[in-house]
Amino acid sequence: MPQVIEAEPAPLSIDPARTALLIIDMQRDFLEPGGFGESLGNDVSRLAAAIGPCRTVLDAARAAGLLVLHTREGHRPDLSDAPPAKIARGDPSVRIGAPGPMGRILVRGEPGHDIVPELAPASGEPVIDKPGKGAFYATDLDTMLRNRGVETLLVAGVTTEVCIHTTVREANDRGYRCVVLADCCASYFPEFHAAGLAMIKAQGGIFGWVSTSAAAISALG
Ligand code: C5J
Repeated sequence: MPQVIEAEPAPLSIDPARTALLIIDMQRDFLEPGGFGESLGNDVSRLAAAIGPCRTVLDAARAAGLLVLHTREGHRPDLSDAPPAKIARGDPSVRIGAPGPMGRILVRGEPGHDIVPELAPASGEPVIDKPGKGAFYATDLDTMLRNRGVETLLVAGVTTEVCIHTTVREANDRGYRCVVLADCCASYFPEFHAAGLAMIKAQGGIFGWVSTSAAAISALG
């Protein structure tokens, strides 16, 4: 049965049977010291605030029977899917593929590539490994969503202006309605988080809607 989710720029009617929760890159590499995020000079503690709200929405989505999908940014151990231009950025001693306290940085199979324990995928929840910032690039996410008849995405994760933005733009161009849950997202730069959300909902919702964990839980309940 359709439900209304409070959102900006306007409330949105969602059909839970055609809605999925997409949790983007809540990985140790971005949220914990010693990973990719810190290697780029960021204060990773800034992302921790999103874990609790993500968990509450994850619990509600599971209880409501929503499709839940998780993504992880990372590369093959031989780095054959990592563009040289991506690897070359930053300090050479802590670049993608370099050893760190959580294993090789941003490499699949390493401890740092794991999703944080609070948001660990449950059995049966698809985990999409993506080499880029957008979750649609070089993945089968679009196929999975279309096969399940998904039309609306509740979007959570990190970081707001990078992988959330890229993914929401990709999704919007593919015809999905994206509702970004503001408190379930975070950035190393609070001003980018605020601006990123403002851009999504401006101009009548130019490429999506912005809502909150509480509003999503209320709509799913
Ligand atoms: C970044 C991401 N920030 N998941 N990745 O490099 O946003």
